[in-house]
Amino acid sequence: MSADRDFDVVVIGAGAAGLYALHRIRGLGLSVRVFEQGGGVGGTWYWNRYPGARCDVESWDYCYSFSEELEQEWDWSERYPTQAELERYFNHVADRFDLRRDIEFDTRVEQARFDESRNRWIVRTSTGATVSARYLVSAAGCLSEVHKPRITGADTFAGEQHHTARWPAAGVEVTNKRVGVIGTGSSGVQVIPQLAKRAEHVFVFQRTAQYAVPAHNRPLDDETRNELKRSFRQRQAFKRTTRMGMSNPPPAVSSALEVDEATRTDILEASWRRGGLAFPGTFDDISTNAESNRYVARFVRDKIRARIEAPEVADALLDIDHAFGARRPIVDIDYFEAYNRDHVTLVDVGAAPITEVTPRGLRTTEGRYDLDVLVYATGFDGMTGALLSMGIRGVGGLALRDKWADWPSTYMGLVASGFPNLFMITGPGSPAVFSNVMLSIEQHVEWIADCLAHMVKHGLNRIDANPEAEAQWTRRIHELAARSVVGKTNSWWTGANIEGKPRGVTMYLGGAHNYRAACDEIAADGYRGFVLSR
Ligand code: N01
Repeated sequence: MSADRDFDVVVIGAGAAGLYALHRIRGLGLSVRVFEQGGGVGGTWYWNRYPGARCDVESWDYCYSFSEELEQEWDWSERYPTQAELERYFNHVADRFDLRRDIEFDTRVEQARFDESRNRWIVRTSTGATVSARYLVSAAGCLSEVHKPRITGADTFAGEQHHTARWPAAGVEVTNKRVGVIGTGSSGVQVIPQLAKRAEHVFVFQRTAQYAVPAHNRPLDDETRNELKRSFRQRQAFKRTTRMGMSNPPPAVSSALEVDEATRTDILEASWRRGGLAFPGTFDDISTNAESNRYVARFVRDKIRARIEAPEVADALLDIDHAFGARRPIVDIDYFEAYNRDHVTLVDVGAAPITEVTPRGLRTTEGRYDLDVLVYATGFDGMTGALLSMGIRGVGGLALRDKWADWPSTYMGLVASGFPNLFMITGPGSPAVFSNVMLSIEQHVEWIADCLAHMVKHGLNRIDANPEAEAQWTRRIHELAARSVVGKTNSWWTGANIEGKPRGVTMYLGGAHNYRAACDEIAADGYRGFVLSR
């Protein structure tokens, strides 16, 4: 296959990771081309336009930190930024750093093959173009490949049906309509109260009950914004020393068991009042100590129960079969209160599963629900879905899909042996979305850019992982997961939502700060565990 154009680097995706990769790598004087399947920048925040979509990491943490000028000139309006505000932010970044001229929109990477004779990737896109690049950088995202379960009769539905992650930009009219929502993960929990504001009736099809922590969203006033800008450097430095890469204060005491009941309750109450993703870090040992976890889980259940008027609805919403934090924590705004409205009905499809979609609505083993609009809030093929949706082939024509058939082995979540010159931003084996993903993206992009600079400086053309180093790192991922409650139940965190996918937590759970230190040490040690050659 001959290439129409040659670049030093091809980047896949123009979300948060792709934009920064383009900026940083272009800064090395290398030629870069970005292919983006969407019509605009922002990735997750381009696609997830459903009502209520907003980030559950605070705006002052969910932003780039590489440019102090950018931080100083941008004003966040709320504690948690909405999809619209984030989309504006990423567009501002694209304009401010003049990124658009190197991005091809509405263009999907369909195939990428490593040409061993030239140490170059040959990349074919959905427009029919073929380009070559010395390096291929995947910024395709951890949660971008949509998961829509196959339900019998799905195509026969006569009303409108939409996945939350493919919500039409023009919106969906639900006023006076009967709406069904399948799924009560982070997306379902955000969209349900919003749909309930206008719909005639909302039926929520819940298969697994889940914990949620209140967001306590609020507008940001000038004083708060000024203080955030003043403390920029100090906060950035602090974030890099923490497990999750966020500027939440460290826990007051490390174990829930180290204090008496009254003190523990006071600490939990204060943390609950603060809300958000800091809550799962109220004590250091919530994810590793079963007894600590039980205290916290009981506290959360009691708090949720107090928000729901009908005891039988509370029972169904709180019929939770896993430890607190075993699934990705959910942050909610007015979610449980939605069930206090007469026109919102919880349907327990764990007890009575969905059997089919019909032209008129949805059937379960126990009932029939007539619907005008059906919403799939059914999530994503996380961590590996996007990478595997492209036909990536490495040395000897090996397909990434085959290499990863049993487990997505990587070295440091950055590279996979047998796929030279392919870098992954927040790939499996890195902290990825088990951390403030914006900071993790920056850390990966900076590490990759430094590595590329090293390659250029030393006249090197090829970098691969040593298979033994990769195997050791994979064992480390498994060891850390074995010690944690994280993933001790089925969810996208363990790949359990996708048929045939290997089961287990693929993210590095040892803390973003430790991971950063390990990556830095490896580079300082002459790229230990990598094989670099001409
Ligand atoms: O997806 P999910 P999501 N029949 O996989 C249900 C990030 N995010 O889009 O639990 C019936 O969590 C499924 O049921 P079950 C965040 O990292 C962040 O909500 O498998 N139900 C579950 O209830 C998050 O974790 C933000 O039994 C079916 C739901 O669909 C991740 O994205 C906002 C079903 C899927 O939940 C994914 O969240 C949104 C079936 N056949 C997302 N198939 C914020 O920043 C699936 N389900 C706030």
